[in-house]
Amino acid sequence: MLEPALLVHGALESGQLPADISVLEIDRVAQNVVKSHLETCQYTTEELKRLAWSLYSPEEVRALQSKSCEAMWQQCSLQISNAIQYVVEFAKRIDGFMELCQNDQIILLKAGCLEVLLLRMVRAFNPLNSTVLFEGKFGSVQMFKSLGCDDLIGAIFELGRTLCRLQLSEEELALFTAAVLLSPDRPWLTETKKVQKLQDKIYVALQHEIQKKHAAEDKLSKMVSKLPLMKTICNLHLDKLEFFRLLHPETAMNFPPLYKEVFN
Ligand code: CLR
Repeated sequence: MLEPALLVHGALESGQLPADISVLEIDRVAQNVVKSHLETCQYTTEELKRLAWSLYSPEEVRALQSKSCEAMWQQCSLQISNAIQYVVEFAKRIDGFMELCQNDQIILLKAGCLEVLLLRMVRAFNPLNSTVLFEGKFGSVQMFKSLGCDDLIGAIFELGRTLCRLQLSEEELALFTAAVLLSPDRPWLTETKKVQKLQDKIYVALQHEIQKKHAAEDKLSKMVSKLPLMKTICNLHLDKLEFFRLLHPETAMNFPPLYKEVFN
């Protein structure tokens, strides 16, 4: 899996940086990634705190539940598509990303943007009542009943809960999402080494950031341990989408272009 090389090799166990990376460079990487994240995270923390109080009423939930499967899929794909635009903007602002060949940029975004979205969800997830932000208000799993994807939705909410338990700071989330995006093990990459180098630096910066408050190995490995569940969710989403396309080809044809492009 996406095991960071630096963790595996124990290069950082002593809190030292690898010989070829300077503290200055790591700070620069961290600053760039955190800034890019804050500029593209769609909602500020303050906004989300305020919104956490606006819950869907039981009537509104019933209205969503009685929608047709097609209408609800359309609504969800639109929200996801909007959120993906911000992830694309995030990627573009990460130093080094635009210097990759266009082919690799597209591969990394296609393979990673749902994972980044799922990680970003932690900001828009309220673990106190297991609700998530959807079209401006918070609601629970029941809200998505009409999609007919209880297993997928269940897994997404489960991930939300476990990610919240990690209590990630914005800096940690920024660096972790950047590291996930710059995964060198995505199939069909041409400049694997270049991507690996970028990811290594980001993981060092993440390690460095975590160390300010925690035992870094411990928290970083907990974060990395959530990646398999994310992969499972991504595959489940693709399965559901494929099945939906078979049942409702006309609706699927009218999904937002960006959603289709990323998941086709
Ligand atoms: C994730 C964090 C982003 C903002 C955002 C936008 C759309 C949200 C998403 C977050 C979380 C997951 C979400 C999604 C819309 C639909 C989806 C609530 C908050 C749910 C789980 C339904 C998935 C349906 C499948 C058919 C894919 O910054």
